[in-house]
Amino acid sequence: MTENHERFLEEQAKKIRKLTIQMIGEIGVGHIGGALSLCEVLSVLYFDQMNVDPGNAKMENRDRFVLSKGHGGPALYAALALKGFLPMDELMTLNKPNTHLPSHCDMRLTNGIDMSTGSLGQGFSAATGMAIAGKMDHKDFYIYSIIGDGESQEGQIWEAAMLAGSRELDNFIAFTDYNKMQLDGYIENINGLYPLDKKWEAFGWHVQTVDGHDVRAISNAVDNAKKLKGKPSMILLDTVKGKGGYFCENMVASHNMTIDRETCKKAVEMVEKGEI
Ligand SMILES: Cc1ncc(C[n+]2csc(CCOP(=O)(O)OP(=O)(O)O)c2C)c(N)n1
Ligand SMILES: [Mg+2]
Repeated sequence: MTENHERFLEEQAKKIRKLTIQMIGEIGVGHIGGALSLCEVLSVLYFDQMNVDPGNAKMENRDRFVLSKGHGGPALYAALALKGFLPMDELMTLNKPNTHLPSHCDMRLTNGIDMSTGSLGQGFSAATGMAIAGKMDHKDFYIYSIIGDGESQEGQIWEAAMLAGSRELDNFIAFTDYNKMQLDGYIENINGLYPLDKKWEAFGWHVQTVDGHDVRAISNAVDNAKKLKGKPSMILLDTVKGKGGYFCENMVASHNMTIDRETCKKAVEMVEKGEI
């Protein structure tokens, strides 16, 4: 990857972060923590790796993306708008009456959303099914999905993991947003995942662990995953919940919090100036 492209991906991540804070700030409350930990991976997916066309959102051979942790919707909407799937001014309608942008993803409402999500565990199963369908139809598109680390406590995740591993779904590239926190506390205090890499390997997956806020590292991991044959790929993203929000970074309370106008304004300025 050229230095220029890396800077571009970092800029896109910064824009996603700023917009996410503004959108949630506009309505005054939302799942800010789990959205802000996704900015870099979304930048890499939409501006580096995925074969999608905003002018032809249902293109048959497109790569598909399922945000299984559907409460991260605002960051995804920001990425979709920057890519051209949505008008930018629609972003500020997040979660308001009659919006096309509910806080959790809805494929019936939003251009560019491939699966409705929000009930943890289910999106990942749907993504597994899409990858199986791709294989059955001899298509060469990829299925991408992001799950949460708290979401990984769902039994349904491991049913799908077992199926994807046994079917050798090398068209399936998944990420875990490993931000160490779930709704009401630290993962390891509630229902620990350690050693998460070994668990995925045992289910037949190829596993990589990268800094989830390093666009180059994420992109390299996806390149590696694409080269690999005969196994689905799990990329464990070492992330920080609330990343880049001065009022919420690395705080359990960031899960679903209120943001007043002043805080929102200051947070956006700090992201713009690169102060956090
Ligand atoms: C089946 C199900 N149970 C509970 C919830 C409520 N819920 C929404 S987000 C969340 C925490 C998820 O934690 P994690 O996967 O770590 O996501 P993060 O908050 O870090 O983004 C919970 C329990 C849900 N959406 N679906
Ligand atoms: Mg988490």
